[in-house]
Formats: sequence, structure tokens, C-alpha cells
Amino acid sequence: MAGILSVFDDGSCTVFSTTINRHALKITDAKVIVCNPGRNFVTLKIYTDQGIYGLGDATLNGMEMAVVSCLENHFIPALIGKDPRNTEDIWHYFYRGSYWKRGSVTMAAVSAIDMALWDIKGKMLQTPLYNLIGGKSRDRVLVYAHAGGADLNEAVEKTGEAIEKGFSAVRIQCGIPGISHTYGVSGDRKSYEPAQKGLPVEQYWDTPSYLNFVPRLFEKVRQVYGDAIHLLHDVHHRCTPVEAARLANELDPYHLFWIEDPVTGELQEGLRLIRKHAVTPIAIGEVFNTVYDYTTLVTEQLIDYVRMPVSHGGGITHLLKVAAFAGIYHIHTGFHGATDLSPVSLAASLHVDMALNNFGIQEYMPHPEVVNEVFDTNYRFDKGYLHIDDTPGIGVDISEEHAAKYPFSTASLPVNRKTDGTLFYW
Ligand code: EZ4
Ligand code: CO
Repeated sequence: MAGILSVFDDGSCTVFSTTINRHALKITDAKVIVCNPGRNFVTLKIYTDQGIYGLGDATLNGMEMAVVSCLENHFIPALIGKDPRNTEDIWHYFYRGSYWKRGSVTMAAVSAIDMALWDIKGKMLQTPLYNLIGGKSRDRVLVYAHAGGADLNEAVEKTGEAIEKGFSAVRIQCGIPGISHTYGVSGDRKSYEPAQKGLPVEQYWDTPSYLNFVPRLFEKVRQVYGDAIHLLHDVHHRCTPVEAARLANELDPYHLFWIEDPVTGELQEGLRLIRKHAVTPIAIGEVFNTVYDYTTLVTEQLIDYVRMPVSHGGGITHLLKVAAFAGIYHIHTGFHGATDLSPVSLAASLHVDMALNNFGIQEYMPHPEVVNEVFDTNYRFDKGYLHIDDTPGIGVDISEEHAAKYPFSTASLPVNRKTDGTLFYW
């Protein structure tokens, strides 16, 4: 049995060689570790008086230092002395208790705290996180890969490479004739990383060219790879409701697993028009941070998948509530999993994916090898699925020594303009 060797009269017990007093546990300190093994990551480490620490991912792509400041100057001082086992109360302390609530920066900080506390809870009880939130609802987690091509042929080729690697679900993005940069396509054939060093680069966009091209892309991919493979596509917030309705309708024949962010997430009512014209499933929420961003989308059944990630949507505590709310309306999960979510986030998502009945799919963009020098992970890919082991807590550790070799370097997401110069959504 994992760990607990003896329990004493005063309630303390011995776990391996550490003696834990179960009647008292206090947060003694917390620190923020910022590193850049190929890209920036912000990791919160919370220490307790029992020698156990927990990790949370606080990375907000291109806005890292805003979250660091929120944690260091405002949240960490208020955490010291609290009992880390009270995850619900501490969540409400930082969410409900803050007059200035919601927003990406604050919620990334709340999320990191919550993740680290659940990590501590699991380590203390010597059990993987999924056992604390419902146990295993499945053996393995279906994931989707990214395939991005500069043109149609390359997109088809990259889709084939993902299938070769064992993926049964592939998100396809493709360069559009007449547009110089397209979301999801890497210029140098390396793995796609949208944040670039320094200030935001400006890119150009043309919706009519995009709308004409995308149905042809999926027609071609279906011809080449057949019906069995799950196909996904990210519109990345770039259509108006009527444009999105046209796109979703024209994609109906190719039976996509989903289209993502067909309109900007803040326009919840915009989804009504899409639903009137198409049955292509819809996923939304990678930029959301509370359940309140979802109320119309869920109660009117305007979407099929919730994408809000554990690292931006209030951590485990809040994500479980969002998933339960979605589940009542037969909506599934498809959590965000781009490379700007650290291995701590990916592992935390996998625990939630394992435990939920209404799990749908998990995004999986493998981190480059250098990231594994800094983070010690507990998941592995096999034949289209991720498997997570039974390491207690979230199960990912960080090497501060290796992290220190890769100092922070400012990077920003692009800014997008229409071809005539009008500022647009990226
Ligand atoms: O652009 O995570 O579905 N995935 C995405 C991502 C986002 C980045 C932004 O930091 O849309 O690639
Ligand atoms: Co997306």
C-alpha cells in the first residue's frame, strides 16, 4: 500500500519517512519560479510546515509578469498561515473575497494557487489527484494532435504524419492563398509557437479568402484519409456570426469533430445563428476564466465542448463546477492544451479528464525536449491516448536548478489587422 505505515493516537501518521500531523497543516511560504526553456513558464510552489509542497501553473502567454506580480505582491502574502487542505474556502477567499474579480491575470493566479493546493492534498493523502475528484472514469485519455501546413499539400502531409504517430484525432490549420500569415502555421516547419520574442508582431488577415479555402481543405483531407479519423479546426475568433454560420454549414459534409472559437468567445448570443444553419459541433472557451463566461452558451446548448483550461479557469476547484454544469446539458470537455500551458497544467488536466464522465477530448501539443529538462512528468503518449501514472498529487515536479539555466525573456502574441490596416482579432 502506498505510504501510510502507522497512525498514532494524536492523529498523526507516518508516510514513508515523513511524519505528518493530520490535525494541523499550514502554508509557510510560496515562491514563483519563472523560466524559459524554449518558452516562458511561470510556476507557483507552495510550501507547508509538514515538508510537503505543491506546484501550480501560472503561465499566461505574453502576460507572464502581470501574474507574477499579482501572486508576489497580493496573493502569496495572504496565503501564508492558511490551512492548504481548505481548497474550497481558499478558492472563495481569492475569488469571491477579491472585490476586483475575474479577468485573465487574476484568474491565472487563482488557478495556480488552487492547483498547488490540490497537489498538496494528493501528496498528503498519498494518492493521485484523480482519486480525490471521482476516481478513474476511463483507462486513458483521447488526445488530438496539431497539423499545420503552409499550403494544402503540406497540411495534408502533416495530417498524415500525425496519423503515422498514432493519433486518431487531428486539428488541421493551413496557410490561406493570398494571406501572408495564418494562425496555427509555423513559418519554419518547426512546432508552432505563436508568441515571438519582444513586442507583438503585426500580421494580416482576410476573411473572404479564408472562408473560400477552408471547406476545400477538409474536402481534400477526407478524400485522402477517409472517414475514420477525427478532424478538428480552430477558427481562432475570426468570424462574425453569419460568416461562422456559412463556414460551419459548408463544413457539415466533412463531419468534423469540432470547429473551435468560430466567433469571439465574448459574443455568447452570436452562436445562436450558427446553430440555426449547421450541425458541425462547436468548442469554445480557451480564453474564458469563469463559469459566467459560459452561462448562455451552456443553458441554450449553443456549444458542444468547453475548453477553459485548468490554468486560466480557476484551477481544479472551479473547472469541476464548470464541467458539472456543462454535463447537465450534455456538453463535453475538450480542455486547452497548447504548449503555453506547462506540464503541470497538462498533468492537472489529465487528472480531470480521467475523472469526469463527460470528458470529450484533450488537446495535446507535446513540449519540446528541453522542457523535460526542467519538468519531471508523469504522463506518456501511446497510440492516440495519454496515460497518467499514480504518482501522488498532480505528479509533476520542477528542477529549480535547471529552471535557473533558462531565464525569462519577453515574448508577445501577434496583433492582427485586415489587409487594409483595420485592427482585427488575432
Ligand atoms: O493561440 O495558446 O487552440 N489553441 C490555441 C492556442 C492559442 C495559444 C495562445 O497563447 O488557440 O494556440
Ligand atoms: Co484555440
